[in-house]
Amino acid sequence: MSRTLIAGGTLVSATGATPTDVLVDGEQVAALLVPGGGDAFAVDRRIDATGLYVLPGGVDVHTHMEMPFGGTESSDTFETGTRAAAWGGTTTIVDFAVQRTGEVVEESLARWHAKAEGNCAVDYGFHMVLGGVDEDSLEAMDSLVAHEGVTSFKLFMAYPGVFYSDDGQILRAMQRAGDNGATVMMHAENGTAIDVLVQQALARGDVDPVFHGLTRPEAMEAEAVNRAVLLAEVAGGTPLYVVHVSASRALARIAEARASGANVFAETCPQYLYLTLEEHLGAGGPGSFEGAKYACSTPLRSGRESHAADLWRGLRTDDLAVVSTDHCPFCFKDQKELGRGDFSRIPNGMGGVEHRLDLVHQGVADGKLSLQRWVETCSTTPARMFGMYPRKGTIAPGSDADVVLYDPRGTTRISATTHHMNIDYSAFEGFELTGAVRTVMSRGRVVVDAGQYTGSPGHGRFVRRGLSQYLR
Ligand code: DUC
Ligand code: ZN
Ligand code: ZN
Repeated sequence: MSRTLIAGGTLVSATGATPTDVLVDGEQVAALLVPGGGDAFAVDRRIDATGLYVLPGGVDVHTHMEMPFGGTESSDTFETGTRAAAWGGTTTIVDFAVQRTGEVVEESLARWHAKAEGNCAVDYGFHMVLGGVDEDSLEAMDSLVAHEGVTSFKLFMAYPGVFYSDDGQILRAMQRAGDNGATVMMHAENGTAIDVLVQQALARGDVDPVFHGLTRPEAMEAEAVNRAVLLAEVAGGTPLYVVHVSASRALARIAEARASGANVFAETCPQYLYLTLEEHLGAGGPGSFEGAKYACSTPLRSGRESHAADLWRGLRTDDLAVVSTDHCPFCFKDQKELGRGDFSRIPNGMGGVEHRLDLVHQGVADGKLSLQRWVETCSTTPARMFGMYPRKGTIAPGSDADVVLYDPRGTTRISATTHHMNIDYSAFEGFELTGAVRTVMSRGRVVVDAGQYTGSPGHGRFVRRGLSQYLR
Protein backbone atom coordinates (compact mmCIF):
# COMPACT_ATOMS: atom_id res chain seq x y z
CA MET A 1 0.00 0.00 0.00
CA SER A 2 1.46 3.33 -0.96
CA ARG A 3 1.20 6.32 1.34
CA THR A 4 0.96 9.93 0.21
CA LEU A 5 1.12 13.08 2.28
CA ILE A 6 -0.55 16.20 0.91
CA ALA A 7 1.13 18.92 2.92
CA GLY A 8 0.88 22.66 3.29
CA GLY A 9 -2.57 23.21 1.76
CA THR A 10 -5.86 24.61 3.00
CA LEU A 11 -8.55 21.98 3.36
CA VAL A 12 -11.82 23.35 2.04
CA SER A 13 -14.98 21.52 3.01
CA ALA A 14 -18.69 22.26 3.14
CA THR A 15 -18.17 23.73 6.58
CA GLY A 16 -14.97 25.71 6.43
CA ALA A 17 -11.39 26.21 5.29
CA THR A 18 -8.50 25.17 7.55
CA PRO A 19 -4.78 24.62 7.00
CA THR A 20 -4.52 20.83 7.15
CA ASP A 21 -2.20 18.06 5.99
CA VAL A 22 -3.90 15.00 4.51
CA LEU A 23 -2.47 11.52 4.81
CA VAL A 24 -3.61 9.08 2.14
CA ASP A 25 -3.05 5.36 2.57
CA GLY A 26 -3.80 3.23 -0.47
CA GLU A 27 -7.18 4.26 -1.86
CA GLN A 28 -8.44 6.05 1.22
CA VAL A 29 -7.85 9.06 3.40
CA ALA A 30 -6.09 7.86 6.54
CA ALA A 31 -5.80 11.00 8.65
CA LEU A 32 -6.20 14.77 8.77
CA LEU A 33 -3.28 16.39 10.53
CA VAL A 34 -2.30 19.81 11.80
CA PRO A 35 0.13 21.50 9.42
CA GLY A 36 3.48 19.76 9.73
CA GLY A 37 1.83 16.88 11.58
CA GLY A 38 2.51 14.54 8.70
CA ASP A 39 6.27 14.85 9.01
CA ALA A 40 6.28 12.05 11.57
CA PHE A 41 4.92 9.53 9.03
CA ALA A 42 6.95 7.52 6.58
CA VAL A 43 5.40 8.16 3.18
CA ASP A 44 6.13 7.12 -0.38
CA ARG A 45 5.18 10.47 -1.85
CA ARG A 46 4.82 14.01 -0.58
CA ILE A 47 2.72 16.49 -2.52
CA ASP A 48 3.38 20.13 -1.80
CA ALA A 49 0.04 21.94 -1.61
CA THR A 50 1.38 25.27 -0.43
CA GLY A 51 -0.93 28.05 -1.59
CA LEU A 52 -3.52 25.58 -2.83
CA TYR A 53 -6.98 24.54 -1.73
CA VAL A 54 -7.38 20.86 -0.96
CA LEU A 55 -10.96 19.82 -1.65
CA PRO A 56 -12.98 16.65 -2.10
CA GLY A 57 -13.17 15.53 -5.71
CA GLY A 58 -16.12 16.90 -7.65
CA VAL A 59 -19.26 14.80 -7.92
CA ASP A 60 -21.25 15.42 -11.10
CA VAL A 61 -24.59 13.66 -10.73
CA HIS A 62 -25.93 14.47 -14.19
CA THR A 63 -24.02 13.25 -17.24
CA HIS A 64 -24.87 11.42 -20.46
CA MET A 65 -21.97 9.55 -21.99
CA GLU A 66 -22.59 7.77 -25.30
CA MET A 67 -26.34 8.20 -24.97
CA PRO A 68 -28.53 7.59 -28.02
CA PHE A 69 -30.68 10.70 -28.33
CA GLY A 70 -32.12 12.98 -30.99
CA GLY A 71 -31.23 10.63 -33.84
CA THR A 72 -27.58 10.40 -32.85
CA GLU A 73 -25.42 9.59 -29.82
CA SER A 74 -23.76 11.95 -27.36
CA SER A 75 -20.18 12.36 -28.50
CA ASP A 76 -18.25 11.53 -25.33
CA THR A 77 -17.77 7.87 -24.57
CA PHE A 78 -17.36 6.77 -20.98
CA GLU A 79 -13.65 6.77 -21.67
CA THR A 80 -13.33 10.27 -23.14
CA GLY A 81 -15.98 11.81 -20.90
CA THR A 82 -14.59 10.55 -17.61
CA ARG A 83 -11.07 11.53 -18.67
CA ALA A 84 -12.34 15.07 -19.30
CA ALA A 85 -14.10 14.95 -15.94
CA ALA A 86 -10.81 14.07 -14.27
CA TRP A 87 -9.07 16.97 -15.99
CA GLY A 88 -11.62 19.27 -14.41
CA GLY A 89 -11.43 17.81 -10.91
CA THR A 90 -14.56 15.68 -11.06
CA THR A 91 -13.79 12.27 -9.63
CA THR A 92 -17.27 10.76 -9.59
CA ILE A 93 -20.03 10.95 -12.16
CA VAL A 94 -23.53 9.57 -11.98
CA ASP A 95 -24.71 8.89 -15.51
CA PHE A 96 -28.17 7.93 -16.75
CA ALA A 97 -28.86 4.40 -17.88
CA VAL A 98 -31.87 4.57 -20.18
CA GLN A 99 -34.87 2.28 -20.42
CA ARG A 100 -36.93 3.13 -23.46
CA THR A 101 -40.61 2.25 -23.71
CA GLY A 102 -40.99 -1.51 -24.08
CA GLU A 103 -37.47 -2.34 -22.91
CA VAL A 104 -36.74 -4.43 -19.84
CA VAL A 105 -35.23 -2.17 -17.18
CA GLU A 106 -32.64 -4.71 -16.00
CA GLU A 107 -31.48 -5.31 -19.58
CA SER A 108 -31.10 -1.57 -20.17
CA LEU A 109 -29.05 -1.25 -17.01
CA ALA A 110 -26.86 -4.15 -18.10
CA ARG A 111 -26.24 -2.40 -21.43
CA TRP A 112 -25.04 0.72 -19.63
CA HIS A 113 -22.78 -1.34 -17.39
CA ALA A 114 -21.26 -2.88 -20.50
CA LYS A 115 -20.56 0.56 -21.97
CA ALA A 116 -18.87 1.85 -18.82
CA GLU A 117 -17.08 -1.11 -17.32
CA GLY A 118 -13.35 -1.08 -17.93
CA ASN A 119 -13.47 2.30 -19.65
CA CYS A 120 -13.85 4.94 -16.97
CA ALA A 121 -11.04 7.13 -15.66
CA VAL A 122 -12.96 8.00 -12.50
CA ASP A 123 -15.67 6.34 -10.43
CA TYR A 124 -19.21 6.24 -11.74
CA GLY A 125 -22.73 5.35 -10.73
CA PHE A 126 -26.04 5.16 -12.55
CA HIS A 127 -29.47 6.66 -12.24
CA MET A 128 -32.15 4.89 -14.27
CA VAL A 129 -34.31 6.72 -16.79
CA LEU A 130 -37.73 5.11 -16.87
CA GLY A 131 -39.07 5.65 -20.38
CA GLY A 132 -41.99 3.33 -19.78
CA VAL A 133 -43.71 3.13 -16.41
CA ASP A 134 -45.69 -0.13 -16.18
CA GLU A 135 -46.00 -3.06 -13.77
CA ASP A 136 -42.66 -4.53 -14.84
CA SER A 137 -40.67 -1.33 -14.53
CA LEU A 138 -42.28 -0.56 -11.17
CA GLU A 139 -41.14 -3.95 -9.92
CA ALA A 140 -37.71 -3.34 -11.38
CA MET A 141 -37.43 -0.16 -9.32
CA ASP A 142 -37.59 -2.25 -6.15
CA SER A 143 -34.97 -4.63 -7.41
CA LEU A 144 -32.56 -1.88 -8.56
CA VAL A 145 -32.79 -0.18 -5.17
CA ALA A 146 -32.39 -3.42 -3.21
CA HIS A 147 -29.73 -5.16 -5.29
CA GLU A 148 -28.09 -2.92 -7.89
CA GLY A 149 -27.06 0.23 -6.06
CA VAL A 150 -29.31 2.30 -8.34
CA THR A 151 -31.53 4.37 -6.08
CA SER A 152 -32.80 7.23 -8.25
CA PHE A 153 -35.11 7.22 -11.27
CA LYS A 154 -35.54 9.95 -13.83
CA LEU A 155 -38.91 10.61 -15.37
CA PHE A 156 -39.72 12.99 -18.20
CA MET A 157 -42.71 15.32 -18.39
CA ALA A 158 -41.27 16.32 -21.80
CA TYR A 159 -40.61 14.43 -25.08
CA PRO A 160 -44.00 12.79 -25.83
CA GLY A 161 -43.43 9.57 -27.75
CA VAL A 162 -39.83 9.28 -26.57
CA PHE A 163 -39.34 9.36 -22.80
CA TYR A 164 -42.59 11.01 -21.73
CA SER A 165 -44.59 9.79 -18.72
CA ASP A 166 -48.14 10.98 -18.13
CA ASP A 167 -49.31 12.14 -14.71
CA GLY A 168 -50.75 8.74 -13.80
CA GLN A 169 -47.46 7.04 -14.60
CA ILE A 170 -45.54 9.66 -12.66
CA LEU A 171 -47.81 9.21 -9.65
CA ARG A 172 -47.38 5.43 -9.73
CA ALA A 173 -43.58 5.70 -9.94
CA MET A 174 -43.58 8.21 -7.10
CA GLN A 175 -45.73 5.94 -4.96
CA ARG A 176 -43.36 3.08 -5.62
CA ALA A 177 -40.35 5.25 -4.78
CA GLY A 178 -42.16 6.28 -1.61
CA ASP A 179 -42.28 2.61 -0.66
CA ASN A 180 -38.75 1.60 -1.63
CA GLY A 181 -36.96 4.81 -0.57
CA ALA A 182 -35.77 5.91 -4.01
CA THR A 183 -35.59 9.49 -5.23
CA VAL A 184 -37.57 10.55 -8.29
CA MET A 185 -35.66 12.91 -10.59
CA MET A 186 -37.81 15.01 -12.87
CA HIS A 187 -37.31 16.64 -16.24
CA ALA A 188 -39.96 19.26 -15.60
CA GLU A 189 -41.28 20.77 -18.80
CA ASN A 190 -44.82 20.42 -20.15
CA GLY A 191 -43.92 18.40 -23.24
CA THR A 192 -47.35 18.07 -24.83
CA ALA A 193 -47.97 21.83 -24.72
CA ILE A 194 -44.43 22.53 -25.92
CA ASP A 195 -44.96 20.24 -28.90
CA VAL A 196 -47.94 22.38 -29.94
CA LEU A 197 -45.80 25.52 -29.78
CA VAL A 198 -43.04 23.78 -31.75
CA GLN A 199 -45.43 22.72 -34.53
CA GLN A 200 -46.91 26.22 -34.70
CA ALA A 201 -43.46 27.82 -34.93
CA LEU A 202 -42.34 25.48 -37.69
CA ALA A 203 -45.59 26.10 -39.59
CA ARG A 204 -44.85 29.85 -39.46
CA GLY A 205 -41.36 29.20 -40.82
CA ASP A 206 -39.65 30.04 -37.54
CA VAL A 207 -36.93 27.44 -37.86
CA ASP A 208 -33.82 29.07 -36.32
CA PRO A 209 -32.23 27.69 -33.12
CA VAL A 210 -33.57 30.58 -31.02
CA PHE A 211 -37.07 29.14 -31.48
CA HIS A 212 -35.94 26.11 -29.54
CA GLY A 213 -35.95 28.40 -26.48
CA LEU A 214 -38.95 30.49 -27.46
CA THR A 215 -41.15 27.40 -27.79
CA ARG A 216 -40.14 26.18 -24.34
CA PRO A 217 -41.16 29.24 -22.28
CA GLU A 218 -40.54 29.63 -18.58
CA ALA A 219 -44.23 28.98 -17.84
CA MET A 220 -43.89 25.46 -19.25
CA GLU A 221 -41.08 24.72 -16.81
CA ALA A 222 -42.86 26.35 -13.87
CA GLU A 223 -46.11 24.54 -14.64
CA ALA A 224 -44.38 21.18 -14.76
CA VAL A 225 -42.42 21.83 -11.57
CA ASN A 226 -45.68 22.75 -9.83
CA ARG A 227 -47.35 19.55 -11.04
CA ALA A 228 -44.37 17.41 -10.02
CA VAL A 229 -44.29 18.97 -6.55
CA LEU A 230 -48.00 18.31 -6.06
CA LEU A 231 -47.83 14.77 -7.42
CA ALA A 232 -44.98 14.02 -5.00
CA GLU A 233 -47.17 15.38 -2.20
CA VAL A 234 -50.10 13.20 -3.29
CA ALA A 235 -47.73 10.22 -3.40
CA GLY A 236 -47.10 10.78 0.30
CA GLY A 237 -44.01 12.96 0.24
CA THR A 238 -41.72 11.02 -2.07
CA PRO A 239 -38.34 12.74 -2.41
CA LEU A 240 -38.35 14.77 -5.61
CA TYR A 241 -35.21 16.12 -7.29
CA VAL A 242 -35.82 18.54 -10.16
CA VAL A 243 -33.04 18.42 -12.72
CA HIS A 244 -31.58 21.29 -14.77
CA VAL A 245 -33.63 24.14 -13.30
CA SER A 246 -33.21 27.18 -15.53
CA ALA A 247 -36.02 29.62 -14.78
CA SER A 248 -36.95 31.99 -11.96
CA ARG A 249 -40.56 30.90 -11.69
CA ALA A 250 -39.61 27.22 -11.55
CA LEU A 251 -37.15 28.02 -8.79
CA ALA A 252 -39.77 30.04 -6.92
CA ARG A 253 -42.11 27.04 -6.88
CA ILE A 254 -39.30 24.84 -5.58
CA ALA A 255 -38.50 27.38 -2.87
CA GLU A 256 -42.16 27.47 -1.86
CA ALA A 257 -42.32 23.67 -1.60
CA ARG A 258 -39.14 23.62 0.44
CA ALA A 259 -40.41 26.36 2.76
CA SER A 260 -43.39 24.09 3.47
CA GLY A 261 -40.94 21.39 4.55
CA ALA A 262 -41.33 19.07 1.55
CA ASN A 263 -38.51 16.80 0.44
CA VAL A 264 -38.11 18.73 -2.80
CA PHE A 265 -34.61 19.35 -4.10
CA ALA A 266 -33.14 20.81 -7.25
CA GLU A 267 -30.02 21.35 -9.30
CA THR A 268 -28.95 23.89 -11.83
CA CYS A 269 -26.10 23.77 -14.35
CA PRO A 270 -23.37 26.26 -15.34
CA GLN A 271 -24.97 27.03 -18.71
CA TYR A 272 -27.94 28.59 -16.93
CA LEU A 273 -25.66 30.67 -14.73
CA TYR A 274 -23.66 32.14 -17.63
CA LEU A 275 -25.35 31.80 -21.03
CA THR A 276 -28.49 33.44 -22.37
CA LEU A 277 -31.17 32.93 -24.95
CA GLU A 278 -30.37 36.15 -26.81
CA GLU A 279 -26.59 36.06 -26.87
CA HIS A 280 -26.06 32.33 -27.30
CA LEU A 281 -29.16 30.52 -28.58
CA GLY A 282 -29.84 33.54 -30.75
CA ALA A 283 -26.19 33.92 -31.82
CA GLY A 284 -25.69 35.32 -35.30
CA GLY A 285 -29.24 36.64 -35.61
CA PRO A 286 -31.93 35.56 -38.10
CA GLY A 287 -30.80 32.86 -40.51
CA SER A 288 -27.77 31.85 -38.46
CA PHE A 289 -27.35 28.28 -37.21
CA GLU A 290 -24.64 29.16 -34.67
CA GLY A 291 -27.13 29.04 -31.79
CA ALA A 292 -27.56 25.28 -32.28
CA LYS A 293 -24.47 24.88 -30.12
CA TYR A 294 -26.55 26.11 -27.22
CA ALA A 295 -29.73 24.09 -27.73
CA CYS A 296 -30.41 22.18 -24.56
CA SER A 297 -33.51 21.42 -22.53
CA THR A 298 -34.54 23.09 -20.36
CA PRO A 299 -33.40 25.95 -22.61
CA LEU A 300 -31.23 28.96 -21.92
CA ARG A 301 -33.31 31.82 -20.58
CA SER A 302 -33.50 35.52 -21.43
CA GLY A 303 -30.66 37.68 -20.21
CA ARG A 304 -33.16 40.55 -19.93
CA GLU A 305 -34.78 38.79 -17.01
CA SER A 306 -33.33 37.85 -13.63
CA HIS A 307 -32.94 34.08 -14.10
CA ALA A 308 -29.18 33.82 -13.62
CA ALA A 309 -29.15 36.12 -10.57
CA ASP A 310 -32.03 34.14 -9.09
CA LEU A 311 -30.21 30.85 -9.69
CA TRP A 312 -27.08 32.13 -7.93
CA ARG A 313 -29.29 33.21 -5.04
CA GLY A 314 -30.93 29.78 -5.02
CA LEU A 315 -27.50 28.23 -4.71
CA ARG A 316 -26.77 30.42 -1.71
CA THR A 317 -30.05 29.58 0.02
CA ASP A 318 -29.96 25.84 -0.77
CA ASP A 319 -33.18 26.04 -2.79
CA LEU A 320 -30.73 24.78 -5.40
CA ALA A 321 -28.68 22.13 -3.63
CA VAL A 322 -26.45 20.94 -6.46
CA VAL A 323 -24.62 22.12 -9.54
CA SER A 324 -24.38 19.38 -12.13
CA THR A 325 -23.50 19.77 -15.80
CA ASP A 326 -26.14 17.79 -17.71
CA HIS A 327 -23.10 16.94 -19.84
CA CYS A 328 -24.70 15.75 -23.08
CA PRO A 329 -22.30 16.75 -25.85
CA PHE A 330 -23.03 16.73 -29.56
CA CYS A 331 -20.53 17.96 -32.10
CA PHE A 332 -21.58 20.91 -34.23
CA LYS A 333 -20.52 19.13 -37.38
CA ASP A 334 -22.84 16.30 -38.39
CA GLN A 335 -24.68 16.21 -35.05
CA LYS A 336 -26.05 19.68 -34.24
CA GLU A 337 -26.28 20.10 -38.03
CA LEU A 338 -29.10 17.56 -38.09
CA GLY A 339 -31.28 20.51 -37.10
CA ARG A 340 -30.37 22.93 -39.90
CA GLY A 341 -33.63 24.34 -41.18
CA ASP A 342 -35.63 22.80 -38.31
CA PHE A 343 -34.67 23.65 -34.73
CA SER A 344 -36.75 20.76 -33.39
CA ARG A 345 -34.22 18.33 -34.90
CA ILE A 346 -31.19 19.80 -33.13
CA PRO A 347 -29.95 17.19 -30.65
CA ASN A 348 -30.56 18.71 -27.21
CA GLY A 349 -27.50 19.01 -25.04
CA MET A 350 -24.20 20.66 -24.23
CA GLY A 351 -20.81 19.52 -23.04
CA GLY A 352 -19.46 20.79 -19.75
CA VAL A 353 -18.23 18.00 -17.52
CA GLU A 354 -14.68 19.38 -17.61
CA HIS A 355 -15.39 22.91 -16.42
CA ARG A 356 -18.00 22.76 -13.66
CA LEU A 357 -15.62 23.36 -10.75
CA ASP A 358 -13.97 26.32 -12.49
CA LEU A 359 -17.23 27.89 -13.61
CA VAL A 360 -18.74 27.70 -10.14
CA HIS A 361 -15.49 28.85 -8.54
CA GLN A 362 -15.80 31.98 -10.66
CA GLY A 363 -18.95 32.66 -8.63
CA VAL A 364 -16.76 32.52 -5.51
CA ALA A 365 -14.27 34.93 -7.09
CA ASP A 366 -17.15 37.25 -8.01
CA GLY A 367 -18.62 37.20 -4.50
CA LYS A 368 -21.76 35.32 -5.52
CA LEU A 369 -21.09 32.15 -3.53
CA SER A 370 -19.01 31.26 -0.49
CA LEU A 371 -16.01 28.99 -0.74
CA GLN A 372 -17.74 26.39 1.42
CA ARG A 373 -20.87 26.52 -0.69
CA TRP A 374 -18.74 25.87 -3.81
CA VAL A 375 -17.54 22.60 -2.31
CA GLU A 376 -20.95 21.79 -0.92
CA THR A 377 -22.86 22.25 -4.20
CA CYS A 378 -20.23 20.59 -6.39
CA SER A 379 -19.18 17.68 -4.19
CA THR A 380 -20.61 17.16 -0.71
CA THR A 381 -24.31 17.60 -1.35
CA PRO A 382 -24.42 15.62 -4.60
CA ALA A 383 -22.72 12.77 -2.73
CA ARG A 384 -25.24 12.99 0.10
CA MET A 385 -28.22 13.54 -2.18
CA PHE A 386 -27.51 10.32 -4.04
CA GLY A 387 -26.31 8.02 -1.27
CA MET A 388 -22.54 8.08 -1.68
CA TYR A 389 -21.50 9.93 1.47
CA PRO A 390 -19.05 9.80 3.27
CA ARG A 391 -17.24 7.61 0.79
CA LYS A 392 -17.53 10.51 -1.67
CA GLY A 393 -17.98 14.24 -1.14
CA THR A 394 -15.66 14.70 1.82
CA ILE A 395 -12.05 14.37 2.86
CA ALA A 396 -12.23 12.45 6.11
CA PRO A 397 -10.58 9.33 7.53
CA GLY A 398 -12.05 6.34 5.72
CA SER A 399 -13.39 8.25 2.74
CA ASP A 400 -12.10 7.53 -0.75
CA ALA A 401 -9.01 9.58 -1.45
CA ASP A 402 -10.65 11.65 -4.20
CA VAL A 403 -8.80 14.91 -3.79
CA VAL A 404 -8.38 18.06 -5.87
CA LEU A 405 -5.58 20.56 -5.39
CA TYR A 406 -6.96 23.85 -6.63
CA ASP A 407 -5.06 27.07 -7.23
CA PRO A 408 -7.37 30.00 -6.44
CA ARG A 409 -4.92 32.38 -8.08
CA GLY A 410 -4.58 30.36 -11.27
CA THR A 411 -6.36 31.08 -14.53
CA THR A 412 -8.40 28.70 -16.65
CA ARG A 413 -9.00 29.61 -20.29
CA ILE A 414 -11.71 27.56 -21.89
CA SER A 415 -11.40 26.63 -25.53
CA ALA A 416 -12.29 23.74 -27.78
CA THR A 417 -8.66 23.77 -28.89
CA THR A 418 -7.46 22.82 -25.42
CA HIS A 419 -10.33 21.01 -23.73
CA HIS A 420 -10.40 17.24 -23.39
CA MET A 421 -14.06 16.55 -24.10
CA ASN A 422 -14.84 14.89 -27.42
CA ILE A 423 -16.73 17.81 -28.88
CA ASP A 424 -15.71 20.18 -31.64
CA TYR A 425 -16.74 23.39 -29.89
CA SER A 426 -17.07 24.78 -26.39
CA ALA A 427 -20.22 26.47 -25.15
CA PHE A 428 -17.89 28.51 -22.94
CA GLU A 429 -15.33 29.37 -25.62
CA GLY A 430 -13.09 32.25 -24.59
CA PHE A 431 -14.11 32.26 -20.94
CA GLU A 432 -11.20 33.26 -18.73
CA LEU A 433 -11.81 32.10 -15.19
CA THR A 434 -10.12 32.73 -11.88
CA GLY A 435 -8.83 29.46 -10.44
CA ALA A 436 -7.32 26.31 -11.87
CA VAL A 437 -7.19 22.60 -11.11
CA ARG A 438 -3.57 21.58 -10.46
CA THR A 439 -3.66 17.98 -9.23
CA VAL A 440 -6.41 15.39 -9.11
CA MET A 441 -6.36 12.18 -7.13
CA SER A 442 -8.91 9.43 -7.68
CA ARG A 443 -9.01 6.75 -4.96
CA GLY A 444 -5.43 7.50 -4.02
CA ARG A 445 -4.05 7.56 -7.55
CA VAL A 446 -2.89 10.83 -9.08
CA VAL A 447 -4.74 11.04 -12.39
CA VAL A 448 -3.93 14.64 -13.34
CA ASP A 449 -0.88 16.59 -12.28
CA ALA A 450 0.82 19.72 -13.57
CA GLY A 451 -0.88 19.59 -16.95
CA GLN A 452 -0.37 15.87 -17.50
CA TYR A 453 -2.96 13.11 -17.50
CA THR A 454 -1.67 10.10 -15.60
CA GLY A 455 -4.85 8.07 -15.25
CA SER A 456 -6.11 5.17 -17.31
CA PRO A 457 -9.36 3.71 -18.54
CA GLY A 458 -10.65 1.09 -16.15
CA HIS A 459 -9.34 2.76 -13.02
CA GLY A 460 -12.86 4.07 -12.37
CA ARG A 461 -15.16 1.67 -10.59
CA PHE A 462 -18.91 1.39 -10.32
CA VAL A 463 -20.27 2.98 -7.14
CA ARG A 464 -23.21 1.15 -5.63
CA ARG A 465 -25.28 3.86 -4.05
CA GLY A 466 -27.51 3.85 -1.00
CA LEU A 467 -30.65 5.91 -0.41
CA SER A 468 -30.52 9.69 -0.25
CA GLN A 469 -28.85 11.05 2.86
CA TYR A 470 -30.21 14.53 2.31
CA LEU A 471 -33.84 14.08 3.33
CA ARG A 472 -35.51 16.33 5.87
N1 DUC B 1 -32.57 16.36 -20.57
C1 DUC B 1 -31.47 16.00 -19.98
O1 DUC B 1 -31.46 15.88 -18.77
N2 DUC B 1 -30.37 15.77 -20.68
C2 DUC B 1 -30.30 15.87 -22.06
C3 DUC B 1 -31.53 16.26 -22.72
C4 DUC B 1 -32.66 16.52 -21.84
O2 DUC B 1 -33.70 16.93 -22.28
ZN1 ZN C 1 -33.75 16.41 -18.86
ZN1 ZN D 1 -29.62 15.28 -18.76
